[in-house]
Amino acid sequence: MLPRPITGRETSSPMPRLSPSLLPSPVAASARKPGSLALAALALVSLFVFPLARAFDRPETIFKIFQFPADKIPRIDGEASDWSLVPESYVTTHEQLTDDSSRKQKPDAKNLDVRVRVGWVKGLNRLYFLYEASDNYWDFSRPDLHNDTFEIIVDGDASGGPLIERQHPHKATLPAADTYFPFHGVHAQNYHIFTPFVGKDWCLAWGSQPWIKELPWANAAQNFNFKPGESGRYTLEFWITPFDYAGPEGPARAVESVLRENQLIGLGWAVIDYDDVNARGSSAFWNLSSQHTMYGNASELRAFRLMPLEPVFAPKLDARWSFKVLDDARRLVAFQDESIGQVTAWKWDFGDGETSTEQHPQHTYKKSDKFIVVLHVTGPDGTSRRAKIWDVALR
Ligand SMILES: [Ca+2]
Ligand SMILES: [Ca+2]
Ligand SMILES: [Ca+2]
Repeated sequence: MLPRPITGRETSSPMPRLSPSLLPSPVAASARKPGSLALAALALVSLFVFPLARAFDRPETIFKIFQFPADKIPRIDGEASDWSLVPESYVTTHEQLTDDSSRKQKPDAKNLDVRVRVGWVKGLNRLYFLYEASDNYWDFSRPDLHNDTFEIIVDGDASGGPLIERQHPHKATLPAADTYFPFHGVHAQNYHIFTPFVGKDWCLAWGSQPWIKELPWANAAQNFNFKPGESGRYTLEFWITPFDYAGPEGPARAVESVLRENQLIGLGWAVIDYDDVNARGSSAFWNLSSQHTMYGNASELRAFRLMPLEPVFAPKLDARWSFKVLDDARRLVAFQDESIGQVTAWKWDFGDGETSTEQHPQHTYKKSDKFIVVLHVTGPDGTSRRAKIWDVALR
């Protein structure tokens, strides 16, 4: 989606409610002097440089999502030892949450102590979570929403904007069902996860697509040994699949959010602490966002980055590549180097006797066949080879 000119943005209704002090400075300057062409041009440039900056709550802080190596993906069993490789810099605690209920309590580990880690695996459109909490009163005997809850909201393509029927832009005009079924949870998703879940589903996937909380789109396991009303430690391990489109008709037309390394996504959560089974409501709403309504508006989520592998897990040098047939009739193929590590020299063997030393060559094959293509890369850490057998096949 192309950024719109800045002059139209100051009054448009779906704008994230960021204070001017949080805007990148050239944008704020332009908003003060809308007549200045030079500043407006500068602001447009800044929109291309920071195209996502306005779609998040306090975007100056970017949280990190840990990349698990493919041979260290967590097992969803409620046992946390497979997360010990995640560095402390990826942990978010209750100290970063604000109680935005009417009580406005200060974080207190005796009342609620929370640690959250988020992970991903390159090539899988899944977000993994480890949720560890200690609570002075675990409230989970009732069959309804009155249950200690970890509420998460995910906007996998950082599109921002409202996601629940209550915030539908046309709710004054549309029949109620039309603000719910094609809209609620469709482009960004909200999960009320019950901590613990006993005698009920692990979560409410809040919207018209309850299928997203089941395999193969989600999985969860927990571990605890307290009874309702007791204090204790709780561990929850789960993964979800973010969707750009998750409609009420089921998964056949759904579009998963494709997760890419270094991409920013919108993510937020709140811990809804119920500390009295007989109380009417909760005792606190511990929010990672400064906006209470983040549960229904993806523009109020926090920015999270899908991190590359930590250096200790990254191979020093590994030849990798992909290809695309640009023109079937001319047998023209584009090759893309995707090697990991520092590379100073490339050598491609196209499998038809021809070679190239370009990084990203194109090659025209003279006859129909299936080829063995090999990339050799060289760098300060040595050499690496990657062959693909018969993947390159031409008519
Ligand atoms: Ca585990
Ligand atoms: Ca509590
Ligand atoms: Ca509680």
